[in-house]
Amino acid sequence: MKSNILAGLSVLGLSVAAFVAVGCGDDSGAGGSGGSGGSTTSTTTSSKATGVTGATVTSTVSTGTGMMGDGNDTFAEADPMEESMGVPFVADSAELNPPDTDVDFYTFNGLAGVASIVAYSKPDGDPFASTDPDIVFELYDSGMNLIATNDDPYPRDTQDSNIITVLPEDGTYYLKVSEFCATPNAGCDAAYYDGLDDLTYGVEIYMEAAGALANPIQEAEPNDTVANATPANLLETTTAGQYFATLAYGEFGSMTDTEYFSFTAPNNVPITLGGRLTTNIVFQPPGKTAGSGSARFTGVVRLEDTMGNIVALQDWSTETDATDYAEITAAPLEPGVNYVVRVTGGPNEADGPLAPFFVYSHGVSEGNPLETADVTNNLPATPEVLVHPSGDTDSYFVDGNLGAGDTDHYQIAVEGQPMFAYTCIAQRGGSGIRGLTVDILDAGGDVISTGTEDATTQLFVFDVDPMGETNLTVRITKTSQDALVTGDYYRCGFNFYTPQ
Ligand SMILES: [Ca+2]
Ligand SMILES: [Ca+2]
Ligand SMILES: [Ca+2]
Ligand SMILES: [Ca+2]
Repeated sequence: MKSNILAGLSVLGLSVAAFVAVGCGDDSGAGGSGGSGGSTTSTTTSSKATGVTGATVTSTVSTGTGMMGDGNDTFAEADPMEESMGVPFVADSAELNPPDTDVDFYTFNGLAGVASIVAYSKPDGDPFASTDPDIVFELYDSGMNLIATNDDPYPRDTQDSNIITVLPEDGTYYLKVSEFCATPNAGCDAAYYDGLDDLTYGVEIYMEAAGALANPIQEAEPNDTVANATPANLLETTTAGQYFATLAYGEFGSMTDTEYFSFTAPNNVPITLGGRLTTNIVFQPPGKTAGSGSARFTGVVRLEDTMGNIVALQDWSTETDATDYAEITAAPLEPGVNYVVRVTGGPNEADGPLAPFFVYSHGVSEGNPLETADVTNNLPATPEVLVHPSGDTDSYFVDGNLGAGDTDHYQIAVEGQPMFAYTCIAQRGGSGIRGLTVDILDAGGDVISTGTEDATTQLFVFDVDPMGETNLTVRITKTSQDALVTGDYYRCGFNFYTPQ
C-alpha cells in the first residue's frame, strides 16, 4: 500500500510499537526487526514473531528458485518452493523485475491448520523503506482459486506481507508475489520506481502441522464458558521473561458462538523503562481480497479477569470494513493474575471462501512509560514533562489512564522541527474510554490542533504546524466511560519531523 496518509500513520504507529519493543531488551534482536530471532514479548512489534527459528532458513540455504530467468509468471509456470525444516521458502534472492509488471508464482506443500506466510524484503530496521519492493501476497488453493490476500500485515508494522490463515487441507497451494504497484489501479509514478534499488525478496511459510510455529493454540471445544476455557498461556523463550506470541484460533459455529481462552499474565517480564505490563491481542480480518479467507468476521472480543471485570472490550460486530480488524492494544495486565480472552462471532463475510475461523496473535510486553503525575497533571500550569526515549530526539511516548473526572496534561518540546503528528488509542484498543480527545495547546493556552477517537475513527493527526512554539502542551480528556468496561487506559505517541 502506497498511501502517504497511511504510511505516515503506520510510521508513527510503528514508532509506538518499536519503542515498546525496546522493553523486550536490545539483546533479543526481536521486536520490530522483521521477525529475526522469532522471539518477542509483543505482538505489536511483529506478527512474524510467531515463527520459530525461521530466520536462519534463508541465510543457510543460498540457492534460490526465484531468479531462474524469472519464468514463473503464471500458474502453469509456478516454481516449487524449496523446504527446510518444515518451512517452505523462497530464497531471499528472488526478484520482482521489472517491478511494475513482474509477478512470481510458487507452489508449496501446505498442511491443514494455522499458517503464517511471511515476506522478507525491507531492510532490517526500516520496514517502510522506499528502496525495496512493497510486496503483495495472494494465496490460491490447488484449483487456483484465490483464498487469502495480504498487502501489509495487521497491524501494519511493515510493508512486507504476512498472510495468517488456517489452511483447510493438506495439499498443493499457490502463492503469487507481486509489487503493490503491479496491482490494478495502484497508480505509482516514475519517481517511485526510480527510488527502488533492491528488487529482491524472500518468503517463508511457518505451519503448525510442520512444527514451525512457536505457540499455536487451537481451541478445544467446548470452550464456551470461563470454566472450560482453552488454556492459552504464553510460551517463554530461552530468555527468561521473554515470551513468544501466541497464535490462537478456532471456528465460530454461528454469529453468536462464544469461545474462551485462558492465560496467566507472566510475572517476570522485565519492566525497565517506567512502563507496566501490557498486552496486545490482534485478530486477522476475514475475506479473500484483503484478509485471511475466513467466512466470518470476529464480533466482540473481551479481556476479562476471573472476577468478571472486563479490562478491555472491542465490539466489532458492526464492522464490515475489509481491512479493519479487532484488536486489544495497550491493555494493562497484573503480573501473575489469571485472565480469559472471550471471543464472539460476527457477521458472515461473503468474501471468505474458507471456514468461519478466527485467528489472533497475543503478546505481552512492557508498555510505554506510564504517566507519573496523575494528580498534578490535571492542571495546564503543571503538565507532566515527557522525555524522549533513548536514541530518539523526535518522539515521545506515554501510556496513561483517564479516571472519572481526570484530565492529563503533558509537555513536549518541539526541538525546532517544522511539523508534528500525534496518535492515541483507547476505545479502538479495547479501553472503556469513550470520546478520547487530544488538544494541543500553545504557550498561551490556545488550542492549535485537536484529535478525537470514536468507535470507527482512529485518532491520528499529522502535518501539524507547531506555530513557532518551543514547547507544546498536550491535554487528554474523555467524554465518558463505558458502563461495562473497567479499563480506562490509553496509549499515545508524538512525532516531530521535517516533511519530505
Ligand atoms: Ca515472474
Ligand atoms: Ca505490502
Ligand atoms: Ca490527571
Ligand atoms: Ca491520568
